[in-house]
Amino acid sequence: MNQQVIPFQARSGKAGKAGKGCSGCGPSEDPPPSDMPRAVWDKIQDHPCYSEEAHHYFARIHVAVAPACNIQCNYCNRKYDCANESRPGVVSERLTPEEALHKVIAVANAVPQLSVVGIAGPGDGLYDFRRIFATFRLIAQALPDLKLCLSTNGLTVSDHIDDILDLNIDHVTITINALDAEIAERLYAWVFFCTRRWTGREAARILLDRQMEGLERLTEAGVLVKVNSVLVPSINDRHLPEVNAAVKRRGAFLHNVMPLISNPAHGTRFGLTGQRGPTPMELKAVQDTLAGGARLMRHCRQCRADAVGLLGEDRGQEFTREHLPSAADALPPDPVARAAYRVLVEEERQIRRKASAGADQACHSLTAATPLLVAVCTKGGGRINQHFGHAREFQVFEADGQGVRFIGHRRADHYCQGGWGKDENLDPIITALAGIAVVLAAKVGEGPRAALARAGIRVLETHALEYIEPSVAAVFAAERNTFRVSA
Ligand code: CLF
Ligand code: SF4
Repeated sequence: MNQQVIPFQARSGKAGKAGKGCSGCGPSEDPPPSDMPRAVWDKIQDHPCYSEEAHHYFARIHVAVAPACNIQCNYCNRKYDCANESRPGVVSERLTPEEALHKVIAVANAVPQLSVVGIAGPGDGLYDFRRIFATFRLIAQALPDLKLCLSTNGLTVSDHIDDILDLNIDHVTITINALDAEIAERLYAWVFFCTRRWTGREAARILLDRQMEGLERLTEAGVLVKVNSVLVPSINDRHLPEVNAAVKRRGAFLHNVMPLISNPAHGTRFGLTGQRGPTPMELKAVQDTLAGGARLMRHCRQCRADAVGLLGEDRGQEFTREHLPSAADALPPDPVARAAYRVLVEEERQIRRKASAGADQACHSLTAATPLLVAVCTKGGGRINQHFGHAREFQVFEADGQGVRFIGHRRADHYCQGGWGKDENLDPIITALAGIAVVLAAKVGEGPRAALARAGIRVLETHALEYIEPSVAAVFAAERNTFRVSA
C-alpha cells in the first residue's frame, strides 16, 4: 500500500486536527452536494478529474493507443519519445490494445489508487475508433472496477454514442474552444471530414456544429461530459463565458479552462508564431468570470497522453515496455488491494470532513476581509505533507469570507536536488508563486524561507501533516485578524 497518499501513520499525531485560530473552512457537508443526484455522485467520487476531492486520493492511467487525429489545432504537435515533457499529445511509446491491457493490469496491481483508465491521445480518442473501443473492451472485461474515460475533439463523437453506451464509458471529455467560427478559425489549421480536408471558416463551422451535436447527444444519454477549453489570450479569452454558458445549457457536467502551453521548441503553430499562453493570474481571472456558470474544474494538470499516477505526479516512466513483466511472467488482475484502498479512503474522507466541520462559520465572520491566496506542498491525501524543496508543484487555495476553495496549481522545478538546494531554481519558483501570500509546507530550509520572505511570501511549517482546508482557513483568519503566525 502506498503510504504517501494517505499517511495513516500520522493520524495519531496532529494530522487530524483542524487549524489553529479558526475552526477551519472546508468540506463540512457529507456528499453528495444538494444539487447533485446520488447516481452522479457515485460516478464521480473516485474519479480524480471529475471530483476535486477525489484527486487527492485516486490515480488515472492513460493508454496511448490513439496516434492519429482528424483535425489540426494550432497548439498541438503530437510527439513520441519525449519523457521530459508533461503536456497533452506527448508520449514515450504508443500501444496496441493488447499491450494497453498488459500495461493497465501491471499498473493496477502496483498502484492501488488506480480508479480510471483514460484514452487521451496522443491523437484524437475517436479517430481510430475500432482500436479505441477494442482497448476499452479488453480492459472492461479484465478489470471491471476501473472506470473508462475518453477524451476527444468531438468531431465524430455523435457517430459513436451507441458504442460509448455499450461499453459503459460514463465519462467523456470534448475540447470546445469556441462557439464562433470567426474565433475558431484562428485556433484550427484544418479539419478532415467526409473524405476531404477543410480549412478556414468552413472547417471551423463543421467542427463546432459536430461538437455541439455530440455534447447534446451524450448528455441526453446520461454520459457525464466534461468540456475542456484551451485559453488562448487575445483569441478566445473574452469568448469563454459564452462557451461556458452554452455547454451548461447543453448539460455539460464540468468545464475545464486550461492555459495554452506555447513554446517554440514544441514546434506548434502557436509556438512558432509567438502566441503566448496566459499567466496563472490571467487564467484565474478568466475562471473567476465563469463563477455561477457550468461547474468549473480547476485541478487539471494537462497530462501527457501516457500519464500514470495521481494528477500532478507522473509515474509513466516506471511502466514503459522495458519495465513491464513479460507476458509469461505477468500476474493476473488482482482487485483486492484496490478494494482495500477504497475502504481506507472512505474512512479518511469521513475523518477529514469531521476535522473541517464548522469551518465555514469561522470564515463567514470575516466576510469583509480581502481574499488570501495560499500555496500548499502536498503529496496527496488532502494534507500538507511535502517538504518545500521537494515540491514540483504547489496547490493553490483561495480563502475568503465564503470559505476555502482549491483554485489551481503552479508548477516549478523543485529546489532540493538530493541533499542540496539549487539556488537557481528559487527565482522561477518565486515567479511561479506570483500573487501568493503564504506557502504551507511540511518543512522548509532557512535559505528558501529567507529568499521567499524577501519576495513577500511567507513559508510556514506550523500546519505540517494537517488537513489543507482547515489549515488554510486558520492562516486566513490569523492574517486577516492581523494575528502573526510564526513559523
Ligand atoms: Fe484522463 Fe481526461 Fe479522463 Fe482525466 S485527464 S481522459 S478526464 S482520466 Fe484530467 Fe489530465 Fe486534465 Fe485531462 S488532469 S488533462 S482533465
Ligand atoms: Fe492535437 Fe487533440 Fe487537437 Fe488533434 S484534437 S490536433 S490530438 S490537440
